[in-house]
Amino acid sequence: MSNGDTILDPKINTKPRLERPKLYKVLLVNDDYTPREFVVLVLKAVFGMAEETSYRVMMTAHKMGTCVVVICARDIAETKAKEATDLAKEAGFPLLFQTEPEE
Ligand code: TYC
Repeated sequence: MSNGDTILDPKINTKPRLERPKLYKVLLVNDDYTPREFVVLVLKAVFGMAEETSYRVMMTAHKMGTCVVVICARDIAETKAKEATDLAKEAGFPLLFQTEPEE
């Protein structure tokens, strides 16, 4: 401190703050072939959504083209999007979930 040495500037001495990792959106994409009930089923099974929320999200994508399902860390978003898209593929439907960084 005051032993003759240079007094350290507390601003310089503080640890640099780490940037918060970017969040990712999982988007539900509309198509003309996947049955509405199947979309609702996938939203419930993969994203743990309640029936009413699933129906509302499905109808939003149906009318608007896409709908945000969830916003979370990149690895979780990518895993969930793949799981949901694969489930539809196995059932023979082209249902697609995409991920994109928030803003
Ligand atoms: N548009 C589909 C239909 O009319 C239903 C649907 C809704 C499909 C949302 C995909 O993300 C979707 N059968």
